[in-house]
Formats: sequence, structure tokens, C-alpha cells
Amino acid sequence: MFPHLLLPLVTLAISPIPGAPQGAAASPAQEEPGDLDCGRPESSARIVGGSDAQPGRWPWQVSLHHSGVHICGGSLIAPSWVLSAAHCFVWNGSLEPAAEWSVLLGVHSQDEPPDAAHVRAVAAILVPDNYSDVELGADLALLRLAAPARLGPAVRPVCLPRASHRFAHGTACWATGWGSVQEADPLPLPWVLQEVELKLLGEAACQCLYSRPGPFNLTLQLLPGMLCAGYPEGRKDTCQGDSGGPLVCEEQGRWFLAGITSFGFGCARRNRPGVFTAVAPYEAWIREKVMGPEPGPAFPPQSRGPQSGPQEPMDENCTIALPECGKAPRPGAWPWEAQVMVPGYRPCHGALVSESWVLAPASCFLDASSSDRPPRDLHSWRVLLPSRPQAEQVARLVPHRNASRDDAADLALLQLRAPVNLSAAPRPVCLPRPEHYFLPGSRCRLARWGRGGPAPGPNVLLEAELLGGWWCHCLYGRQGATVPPPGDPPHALCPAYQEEEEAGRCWNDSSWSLLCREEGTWFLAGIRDSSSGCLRPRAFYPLQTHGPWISHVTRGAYLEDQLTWDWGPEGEETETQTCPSHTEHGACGLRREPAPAGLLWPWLAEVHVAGDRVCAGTLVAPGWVLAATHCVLRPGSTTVPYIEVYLGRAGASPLPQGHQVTSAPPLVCQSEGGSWVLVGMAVRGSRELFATIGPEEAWISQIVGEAHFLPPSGSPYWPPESGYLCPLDMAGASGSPPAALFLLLLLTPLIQG
Ligand code: 4AZ
Repeated sequence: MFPHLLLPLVTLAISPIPGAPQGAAASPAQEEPGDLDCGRPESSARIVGGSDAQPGRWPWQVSLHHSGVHICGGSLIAPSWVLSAAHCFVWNGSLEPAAEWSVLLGVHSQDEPPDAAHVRAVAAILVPDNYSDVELGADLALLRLAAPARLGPAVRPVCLPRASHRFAHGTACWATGWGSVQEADPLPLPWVLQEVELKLLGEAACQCLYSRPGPFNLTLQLLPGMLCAGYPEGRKDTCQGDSGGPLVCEEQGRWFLAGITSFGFGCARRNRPGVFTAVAPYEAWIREKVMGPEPGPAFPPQSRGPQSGPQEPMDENCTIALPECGKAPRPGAWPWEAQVMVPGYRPCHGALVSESWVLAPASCFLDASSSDRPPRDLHSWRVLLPSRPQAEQVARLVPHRNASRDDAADLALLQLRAPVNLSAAPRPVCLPRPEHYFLPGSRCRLARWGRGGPAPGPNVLLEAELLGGWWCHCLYGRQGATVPPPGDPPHALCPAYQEEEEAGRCWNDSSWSLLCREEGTWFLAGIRDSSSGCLRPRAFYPLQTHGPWISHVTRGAYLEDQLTWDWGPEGEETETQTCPSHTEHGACGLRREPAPAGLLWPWLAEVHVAGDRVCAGTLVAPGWVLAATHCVLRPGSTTVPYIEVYLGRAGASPLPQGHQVTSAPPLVCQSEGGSWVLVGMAVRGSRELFATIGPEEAWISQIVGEAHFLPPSGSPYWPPESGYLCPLDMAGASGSPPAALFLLLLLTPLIQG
């Protein structure tokens, strides 16, 4: 059950005449003679103090225990009968023995020993014959108690709707239970019954929400007898452990059991409302099963049924909720950017993750005290957020428990004293769930993180392309550092930053977080560039493994499902692959030192792109230069930039300020006959891992008829395995087919005026 905003309890008596005084036009509920009084709690308290229910407010709520442990909820419908969900009792296709269950009535906090007078053994469990699986419907069960419940202020039955009754969509109803407060986050002690207000969703709207494709292509076919309640934006819902419990709606002063908590896709996720078993369609089944001399459940007449109210329009619109996090007016203008000011220290950069919580590196704050313990003087700390006139005060600091031992867990959550209004700014960043798979080729950017120095310059775009896990592992392996092979969840996220490659210098004086964009929404994907020195690509610790901790602490951080899930060849990331063997520079004659003047590689060309960067090119014929696509064309750009090629001077004259031939150096090897052969070109993100020219021989010779290829006998001494110097299948993983790695430039003489 999710905590919810404090709302006054609104009595939604639906009157057929719009604007009529409440209840005036509705015929008062007529009790049938001998009917059980149902659906009227004695306590009339309103919600106070969060999401804990007021004792006695939901007196039909029962807890179903198996071996002394709460498993499911249920609703008392008659002194000897409880209605719950079939899936609580059917495990592996067979019904659990009734004797293993007990029913606890009148419970508020499950931490207190149950009042023996309110514990009942179960005499029988009845499940509809057509129940097989929650997703196929008929998820309800009747439990006959071994002895009737003793009714009182804390123990009363709920009313049942008749088969003909339809609850109007949009009605605000309540669900209750002792279930988890987030996915995989059980209700904390003292296990007080939780309540949440949920709106009934029309069938068409719910089907429409559930038809929207999500990760793992999970969609759901709603079936007759199912009912949805919740909100397109999620955030309030039932969850594991609430199953079998009631969804009740108030009509004319009585509470009716509209639904039984059944299932859903996750809990409180956007566009994935809770699914309940509709009780009304089961009137006949319930009446048939509970027949007998004892008092049965009550089905008081309700004012509104299909005869008396408007039919639900079947073409009802479905308003799909969009993410409420991660929208930036433009890349680099981050509305979640937070600066934590601790007196005596440089500002620490973090990110707003909800109305009340900021995520930042714990090292910012553990430093601030001499020991590992966070300082206590939080009252003097301030948080600066975009578009907020005043700094926010800090109420609490929660460091990750492994923060001081594990760089990958260098995280702390700071709670603001008062929640901020979320608008265009400040706005929280989206956080990934553990199963998030950031696609290779994703567009990412850096954002300040921790107490880093200033950004490397005003003009840097800081735009990156995410590399596949194997690329990252192999590229790092080449450079003497270790990044473990890809895992699930990944161990590292590696973006390749073109600007940094071109600038030829490191930004290792700054500390960064990694933001990646999906469908225009930004996720905080990784933290703390873990590389030291000038390693490329950078490797970030994935944040997704911390999603459960963050949602446990904050109970409202914006964890968002993956928004793009075109995962390409299945299993590509998890298959075992091997990295290409190490390239021996010496064997192939790659010159790593800048060539002294006069000792040029005569085929080396400077490819000046758009007047602001220089890539390496190789003259392969009198009119043609071969260069690396990633260096010449901007990722994602469809326009061909203005290009000038300088020949015969590479390395001889100093380049204009800030320019260096750093990108895509060629790998040339000397053949047995003494000729130099162009073997490969450095791949994006590396100067030491090369894409081979070999497979492109046909393409090159088709375009450049006069290009010279060595006859096979004259092969230079390059590494043997199939002639590949890089795993080209991995190149495919980053979205570029091998041919797209290279481009040929047709030279025309430059006429100077
Ligand atoms: C469950 O596992 C469960 N969000 C119950 C309700 C929902 C999801 C799961 C609906 O019992």
C-alpha cells in the first residue's frame, strides 16, 4: 500500500440529477428484512497522520495467516464467511489445506499479539471451478470460518454489490492492507493497516493503459470480471501482500466491496493500475456457496445500477501518463541540479530525485567530519535548486550503508525540511529500475557530481554515445585497467565523449554523473566516473542497482520504467564473447610518438571538419582519403559538414590552438616486401583498438578503382585470428554496421580567392 497525500474523506454519493443536493435524489438504501447490518464502521474518523488507517475504520478487513505469517488480506462478508483472492490459496495448481490457515479479525497493528477472541480457524476454502491463474480472472475465494466471528466495533461485515450494479468509473474508493509499501519493500514495523484512495477506472481506459507496450513487451488483456483502480500516473496502488483484501466504495452511507485486490504489473507504476476481481458479477456464485441456516452476506440495494445511471461510455478516452521526471528545457539545463552547501566546504553537486529528496555523493558529507560519521549540524546546511528564490533547509542525511567502503555506493540521500513544488524547475530526474538496459548507442551527457572542479570549457557539448558492455570491457582491457565484462545489472556504463577525444585532454579534475536520454526523458544512469587518468571511454558505476534503496528511503523518488526497449539481437550483451587479442604496436609499426618534422607519413592527411576539429585521414589513391565516420560526421547529424583536407603536412606544422590530430589514427603495418599497408583505423573511444579495413576491400575498390590492395601473399604480420583487430560483431552492437565505420572523401582542389 502506498502512502498518499492527506485528503479529506469525500463521500461520493452519486446522484442521478447533476447538482442535486447530495443524497436528495437517491432512494435511501432499503434493507431487506433479516439482513445483516453491513458496511458501516462505528468509527467515523477522517484520515490523519499519513497512510496508517484509523483503528476501526475498516472493520471487515481481515489478515490471513499461513504458518503464523501474514500472506493475504480478506473481507468479512458474514459472521462465518470471508471473501479473499484465489491466488492466495492455489499454489502450483492445487488448493492449500484449509487447516494451515487462520483468520485474524479486528487487527490494526500486526505487531501486537492477536486478540485470541478474534482468531478463527478456517473450515473450508472454496474457489471457482474456472480459476487457474490471476491473469485469467475468477481470482476470488470464500473462506468458511470454523466458528462465527464475534461482531463488535472492530469486527463488522462489508456490504456486497448485486450482480446488476455498476460502480461508476471515476468513483474514489479505498483499498486497505498490510502489503508492501513499494515493490519489494515490506511494510515496516509496527505493521499498521494501510489505506489508500484509488479511483475506479473504466474498462476501456484500463485496457488502453495496459495495452501500451512496456519493457519486456508486457501487456495485459483485461477480462470480464476484472476491475481497475488507481491512477494513470501511478504512485498510489496496492502491492504484494494486499492481495485478497478489499477495495470498497461508499454509497449512501454504506461501504460496498467493489473489488478484491488481485494483481497488477509491479506496484504504482505509471500506466499500470492495480487490477481487482470485480465482486458484483459473482453474486450468484457467492449466494450459492454460502447458502445455509446461518446469516449470509448482505446485498443491500444500491441507488445506481445500469437501469438508473448512465452507461459507461465504451469509447472512453485513455489518458496515458507521461513521465513526471527527467524533462529538461534543453540539454545541459538540468532542472534537477542541486547544490548542497555545507559551511566551510565547496558546494557539492547532486540531483533532485523527488519533492523532498536530493541524491549526492556521500563522500561530500563524510569528508565534512573527521570520522566516517556524518556531521550533525544539518541546520546550517542549505540546498540550492533551480528557480527557487531561497535555499532549502536539510532535515536528514541518509548515507548508503556501504558508502565509505565501495565507490559504486558512494551515495547519500538528503531530505529537505519542506517538500518543494515540482514544476518546470525544479523537477526531479528519472531513476532507472534494476532491470533497466541502457541501449548501446544511447545519447548521454555528463552532469556535475560531487565537489568536482569547474567544467572544462564553455563550448564543450559533453554529448556522448553509450558503448556496449563488451566494447567497454575490451577497450579498458587494452588500456591496462579493468572493467568487468557485461553483467545484468551491468557493472559499468561507458559513454564515449567525442569532445574529450578531440580536445585530447582529460577532465579528470572534475567529477561527473552520467545522464542518458530515452524518448526525450533523462535518466540518472551512472555516477562517479571511476576512471583515473586519461582513460577512454569513461566508465560510470550504474545507478540502477541502487533503485530499491532509493525508493525505500524516499518512498517517492521517480523510478521510471525503461522508455525505449528495442533491444536488438537477443542476448547480445550476456553471451560470452572474447576480446580481440592485444595488438602489438611494434609488430605493425604504429608510430605513437609524433613524427619529427621531415619524417612524415606521406599518406597521412589532416581532415579539418567544420573548421573546429581535425581527424586523421589516409590517402588511398590520388583523389581519395579514407577517414573514420565517427570523427567526420557528428553522431545523429544528417548534414555533411564543411571539410578541408590537408596533405603532406600532418605532424609537420603546429595545428591551430586546441586542434590536434587525435581521432581515429590509422594502423599501418609493414609487409614482408617492405611496403606499408593500411590495416585498420582506431574505433570510437580508443586509440588502440582498430577496425580492420579488410572486410571493406570490395567497397573501397568499387568506389576507388585505383586503390592498391596487396595481393594475399604479401600480407603483413598482423594478428592472425580471421584478420579482425576488433570484434566487428560488437561494432554492430553500437548501432553501426562495419561499412559505416569508414568513409571515403573525394578530393577536389581548393580554389583560394
Ligand atoms: C501481489 O503480488 C500484488 N499493484 C498485488 C497487487 C498488485 C501487484 C501485486 C497491484 O500480491
